[in-house]
Amino acid sequence: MRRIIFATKNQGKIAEIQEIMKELNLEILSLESAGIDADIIENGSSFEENAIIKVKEIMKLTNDIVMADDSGLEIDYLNGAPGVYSSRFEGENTPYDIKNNKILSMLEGVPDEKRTARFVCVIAVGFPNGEIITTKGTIEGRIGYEIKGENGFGYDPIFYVPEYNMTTAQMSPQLKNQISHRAKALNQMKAQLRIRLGEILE
Ligand code: ITT
Repeated sequence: MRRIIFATKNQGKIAEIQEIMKELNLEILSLESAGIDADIIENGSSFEENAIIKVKEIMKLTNDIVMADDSGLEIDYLNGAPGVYSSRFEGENTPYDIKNNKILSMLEGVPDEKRTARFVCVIAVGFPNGEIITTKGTIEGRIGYEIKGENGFGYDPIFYVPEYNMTTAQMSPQLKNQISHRAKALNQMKAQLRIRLGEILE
């Protein structure tokens, strides 16, 4: 089976990506399970730049195909923050109930129509020949008024999706993995991989 090294330390992302990619005949390995230890400095100014930085750093350490995800939450009322700083917002190791409550307090008194936000995900894949391709997905929603739901990770408990009348943390993993920013970016990437790797994947 063809291997892909997935350049992330985020367990929430790995679980979602393995689920979304499962019908392809690919073994998706986390950095840990591939025995790779790397401290990547994500100093790009866009999701695309950071996804490519992650892929390039890991490509230096392996000849396998490398995949990375750079993602985040853009809140319109905060001019797109936390954006590329989503995981560093209020400190990288700060628990998400504190980060989420901080965002709720920054939006206190802000009416519904100004609470618009989106999750953005860029997936980058680097091939052993040096070529790197990216795909992007978004999901539109609103910042809720309280923390709701136990599923997912990160900012899911405050990301309310009006069409489903629930936060992405209240969704089943199956539903989130059908409609999320990550699902959209990965589905486009699956199509690209099918073109490039063809029958190996079926
Ligand atoms: P890696 O760089 O190791 O992949 P990371 O968590 O630092 O892990 P990012 O720099 O891409 O990854 O930051 C993404 C952050 O955006 C993530 O930590 C969450 O806070 C938020 N985020 C992204 N996708 C999300 C989702 O589906 N649900 C909730 N929060 C999400």
